[in-house]
Amino acid sequence: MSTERTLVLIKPDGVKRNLSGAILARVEAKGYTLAELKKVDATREVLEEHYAEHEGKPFYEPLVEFMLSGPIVAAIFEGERVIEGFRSLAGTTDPTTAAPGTIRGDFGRDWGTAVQQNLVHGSDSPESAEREIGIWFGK
Ligand code: DAT
Ligand code: MG
Repeated sequence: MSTERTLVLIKPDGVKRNLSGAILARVEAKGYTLAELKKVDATREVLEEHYAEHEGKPFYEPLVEFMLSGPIVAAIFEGERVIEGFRSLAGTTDPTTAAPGTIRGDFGRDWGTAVQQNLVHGSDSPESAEREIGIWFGK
């Protein structure tokens, strides 16, 4: 076992709906430690780097546009197995069917928009976490 770090983003829908505090509270309540926190207007350059794995997919451009539509809260959380722990808290990608009790399942749904507005991003592996932390926090 080793302590990990993960990148958590509260996407523009979460910030606009004033859910930032409620979302961060769930992560802290689970026992993870907030290491860094900031509110940012992401640039297209940062988002293209962040979502490089999805370039060319049909949802890529609407996803980037959505992420440019308002401020984002970016955080680094630390703890044992925090990467999979946060993804478990977040729930599955589609908020309509994400399990109740998860962030996406409790607060999200399909709003009829082109992109899934699913409130949060969490890194999916130790390699992604270090890459994404570098993109958003430069370290
Ligand atoms: P996750 O955010 O659960 O890791 P992902 O990395 O596969 O999911 O996709 C990144 C984001 O892109 C996701 O949060 C929402 C959007 N997305 C994924 N698949 C999509 C689809 N089929 N249609 C629209 N948006 C999608
Ligand atoms: Mg992902």
